[in-house]
Amino acid sequence: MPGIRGPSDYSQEPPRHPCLAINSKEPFNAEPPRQVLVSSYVTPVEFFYKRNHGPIPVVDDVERYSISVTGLIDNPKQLFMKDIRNLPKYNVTATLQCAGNRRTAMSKTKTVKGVGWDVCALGNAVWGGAKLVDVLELVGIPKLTSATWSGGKHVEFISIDKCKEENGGPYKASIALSQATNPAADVLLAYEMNGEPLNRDHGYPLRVVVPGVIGARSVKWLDSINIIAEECQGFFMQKDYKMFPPSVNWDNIKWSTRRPLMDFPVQSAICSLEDVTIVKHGKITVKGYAVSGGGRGIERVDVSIDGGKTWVEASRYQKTGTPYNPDDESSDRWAWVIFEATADIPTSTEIVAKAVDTAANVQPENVESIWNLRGVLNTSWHRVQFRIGKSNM
Ligand SMILES: Nc1nc2c(c(=O)[nH]1)N[C@H]1C(S)=C(S)[C@@H](COP(=O)(O)O)O[C@H]1N2
Ligand SMILES: [Mo]
Repeated sequence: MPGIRGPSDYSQEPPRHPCLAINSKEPFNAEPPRQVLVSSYVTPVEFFYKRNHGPIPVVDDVERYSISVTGLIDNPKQLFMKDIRNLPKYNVTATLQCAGNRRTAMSKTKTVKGVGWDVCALGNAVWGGAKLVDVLELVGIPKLTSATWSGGKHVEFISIDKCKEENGGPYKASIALSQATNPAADVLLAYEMNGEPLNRDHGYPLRVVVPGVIGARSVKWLDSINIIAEECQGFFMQKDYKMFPPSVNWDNIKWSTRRPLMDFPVQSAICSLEDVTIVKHGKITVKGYAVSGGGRGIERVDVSIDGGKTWVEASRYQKTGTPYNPDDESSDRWAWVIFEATADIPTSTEIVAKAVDTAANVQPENVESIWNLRGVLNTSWHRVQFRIGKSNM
């Protein structure tokens, strides 16, 4: 594609913040420290987790950069940045979470395959760009209304990067056309993150953002959009990012028996404490994030300082100083909430958090029951160990 190149080596990687914990260098996969993650509601770009499957593409000339929209449509089109910018601009605050978030803890039960992540493979950003519904209207696909039905079709997003899982081909994924044409689903072609042009790591010059869905479907460095009859047959849709029961292993796995993961389930984690923190006697503040997929809000976050025997309810907020109410029009429905609880410490043990979403889904108690060989969707109760001691927490 003119204007943008997907290099085949790692000699042109962008600069990154030194505080990120690097889980894999090439491709670059890194997450911020826990404390940093919950120190703001909107995650600064430099602290936003980076999840890549190949070298970061290089943009030579953004004026020449374009995407093609093709497939099962009457009038395929090539769209330049100015065409995308001419469409109404939306700012959507949405949490992007990798399905592999908290994989490291799942691998303690039994080995899993994949990049090891602690609890910070997610971030909350204000994504600015055009709505996919408006882009699709340019090629004659109507917005979803009660009178339209987009059939079983899918919208495939193809990138420019080169991934070894695709044998050197580009990263790709798809979502249902019914979601893509639904204005309320807020699917974006984003050119801004937190009010600034996207940076290279996060998809410059243009990426897809599918709110409420696992990060893998939010394709970066968009090259083309393809309207197709069946869901995308790429590796990351068919041979990855699927969840299997605990009984499935690498000898008996049948990939085609499971659907690609889409909406993420209710999740929360404590970020004010590391795995073993020495705390002083007295009060302790437990702070973290809670988020659910599919546009579901967070109904409640429970915190326990005795390993789950007794619980207190945490306060929740999105905007500092204002209690969060999922029914409130001003709440960001695609975004996480930050929770906080203060408690007395009785004895030396374990602090636990679990969230409940507005559909009354609750995080599972144990990781064993949701263990899967790819280590995806570890949403088990988040537990941190602590010891009472003299040093500061
Ligand atoms: N082109 C492309 N898009 C991609 C990926 C990728 O490797 N290449 N990784 C996906 C995955 S698995 C996740 S979790 C998110 C991560 O987005 P981020 O790096 O902006 O945090 O991007 C998704 N989009
Ligand atoms: Mo991911």
